[in-house]
Amino acid sequence: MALEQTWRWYGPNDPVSLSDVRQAGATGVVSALHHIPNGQVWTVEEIQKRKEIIEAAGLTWSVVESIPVHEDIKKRSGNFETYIENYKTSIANLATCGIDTVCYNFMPVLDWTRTDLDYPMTDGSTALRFDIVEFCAFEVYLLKRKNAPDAYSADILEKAEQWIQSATDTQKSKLVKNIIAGLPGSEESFTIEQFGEVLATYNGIDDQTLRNNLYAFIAEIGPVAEQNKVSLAIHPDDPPYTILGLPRVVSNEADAKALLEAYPSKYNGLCFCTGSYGVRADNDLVGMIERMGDRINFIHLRATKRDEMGNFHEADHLDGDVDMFGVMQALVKEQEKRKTENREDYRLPFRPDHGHRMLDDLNPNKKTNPGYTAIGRLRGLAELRGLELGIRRNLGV
Ligand code: DNO
Repeated sequence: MALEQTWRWYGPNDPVSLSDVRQAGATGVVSALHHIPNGQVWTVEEIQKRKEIIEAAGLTWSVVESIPVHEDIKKRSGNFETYIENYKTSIANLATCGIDTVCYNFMPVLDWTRTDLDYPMTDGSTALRFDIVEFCAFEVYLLKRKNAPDAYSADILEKAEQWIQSATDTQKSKLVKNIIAGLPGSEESFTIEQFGEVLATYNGIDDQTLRNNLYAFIAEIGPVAEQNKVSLAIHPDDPPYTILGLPRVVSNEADAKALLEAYPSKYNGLCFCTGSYGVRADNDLVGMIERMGDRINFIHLRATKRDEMGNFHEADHLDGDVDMFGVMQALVKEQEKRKTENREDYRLPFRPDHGHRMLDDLNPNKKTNPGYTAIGRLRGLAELRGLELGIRRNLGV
């Protein structure tokens, strides 16, 4: 049996249909109830409605990505107690409907962050990119965050100044929009004024505080996940280092290990995102799977290509800095191990994460979600499926 092949679907408004998903060869769907406001309960009725749509297309709802974690929970302020209770109820309601895996993240304010959503690749397709100079220009000159310059080297600050001097208004507003208007799956979007205010609400919350708040959250939802046999999967920070002066607590192996130890249950697990962890050269991805594989509950497979300055773009799935062969081989071995241990949770859902905008998806009149085009992901899934098959034949499993 292969790893479960899944596909993120944003619901009935997603320009990629469930019939497209089937044709891509995925069997599982990764979806969320984006219409329910952050912090509110997902009722059995609403969950069931989405589930029926997915099943009518001949697919299963494999993973929830994500139940968003309200900012109050991250800060343990305001109505955090109510939001945690609601989170628990949503987990229990999902279990009632037979859905057993929930992905979430604990990144303050912004979910994932990129500066360029159409970075040209040499083959004519476009990719998502994080450019450190442009990000610095945004923070220092457009957002005007007070301590922002302290976070950069003199060289980057100088290049950022040059960028801002030569950029047109359109380029500047595009940069702002790319960063704060909300990439697909983010539950929040901001104007630049609101953004500055929201960032300020994290003043005084350092890494240790956010870490404690995460562990306190897990200590509360963990038992509910266990009772209901729902596997939690925390997504790492993207990018996996501090940005905007915000605390960051899920960026490397030590962070992941500490979280797993804070609540030692297989239901408290990881979303192993090779694209996010892979941006750091000090994250040994294959070793991480070998050491923490028994706690991986969901997988995102993509490869990034980084440079010395800290820039990265999303490369083809089998290209870039991620050793996808090694990663896939370690995952296949983990799955085989689970089978010999008679673990029920051996299906190990993975999805091709992001993909280039290519072929017909480059048509400017076609609506596509950045990173979540049909064709780029179709290519990614096909390559990953072939890689897995080759590895299995080679290992004889
Ligand atoms: C980006 C996604 C993230 C992810 C969340 C999980 O493409 O991987 O938005 O869904 O961080 O909570």
